[in-house]
Amino acid sequence: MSDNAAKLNERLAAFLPQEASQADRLREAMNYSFTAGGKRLRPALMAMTYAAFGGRGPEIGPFMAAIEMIHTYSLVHDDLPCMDNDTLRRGKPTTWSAYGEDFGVLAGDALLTYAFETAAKAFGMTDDPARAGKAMAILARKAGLYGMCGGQALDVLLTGAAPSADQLDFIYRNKTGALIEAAMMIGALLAGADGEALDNVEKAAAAVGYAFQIEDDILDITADEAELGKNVGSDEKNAKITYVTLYGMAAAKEEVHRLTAEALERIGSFPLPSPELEELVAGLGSRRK
Ligand code: GRG
Repeated sequence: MSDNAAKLNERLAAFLPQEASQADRLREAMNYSFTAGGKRLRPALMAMTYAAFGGRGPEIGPFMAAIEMIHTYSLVHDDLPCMDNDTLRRGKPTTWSAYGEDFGVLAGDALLTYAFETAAKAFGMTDDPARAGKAMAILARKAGLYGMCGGQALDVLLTGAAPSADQLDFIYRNKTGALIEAAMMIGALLAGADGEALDNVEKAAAAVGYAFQIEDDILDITADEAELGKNVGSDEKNAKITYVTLYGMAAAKEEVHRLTAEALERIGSFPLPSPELEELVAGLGSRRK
């Protein structure tokens, strides 16, 4: 792990629940999935976008942890027997395999709730609480019915069927894209962006999210399970039609390339130069995990 990744992990871990209670098995299951390892893409995108808009304060910290908690809950629930029924995640047994299906459900629920408890800490760290309120609203919307859960719902409804191009588009934009949009928008918003600048951030993030999901589909077919740290062939096992099965591998790779270029062009118009952010986004299309 690089120094930067280790520092990011340390910063996020400081927000995990510490207080013991009679429900400690739940706290253990939450922390197990959160600390199992993960690329921390969403908090990294958030922090880098915050910096690219001139943000320097501490209030970004609780939001970085909150978005990773929400992302982690989505993976914990996505792996459940009633969803993808997967047993390997972030290089370890999935939460439900390690703690039982009941605690898989509970750990996801509690991570989602704790995310908002964590984000609320930002109100005490800023002299502009209205911005923290707007950030909280974006986080909630993009994680829920009109975001990640909505995308997952259509994905589940269409399992085994062939989605139209429009339906696949909806699934990708919401299931994966919405939380990445939230990450970058919250970073920009907490640093003071609004109006057209915030719209540009949302579009940049939408392109990143779409490319990221297509790459995820490619890796599900081409990657090695040990390298990826999660089950491969999951889409085929669950009879899921993906961008790759719908349009073919060559078209999928070409689209990742096109979307990455679009995202980089938009990032190029952020107020401050952000080589770190550009490097992160440019590398997503060639990642191996
Ligand atoms: C409420 C039962 C219930 C389920 C909800 C909302 C939801 C489950 C699932 C969300 C959909 C989902 C898991 C989308 C996949 C997005 C994606 C590509 C995840 C992989 O993200 P990475 O590669 O993972 O960033 P790491 O482990 O590196 O953080």
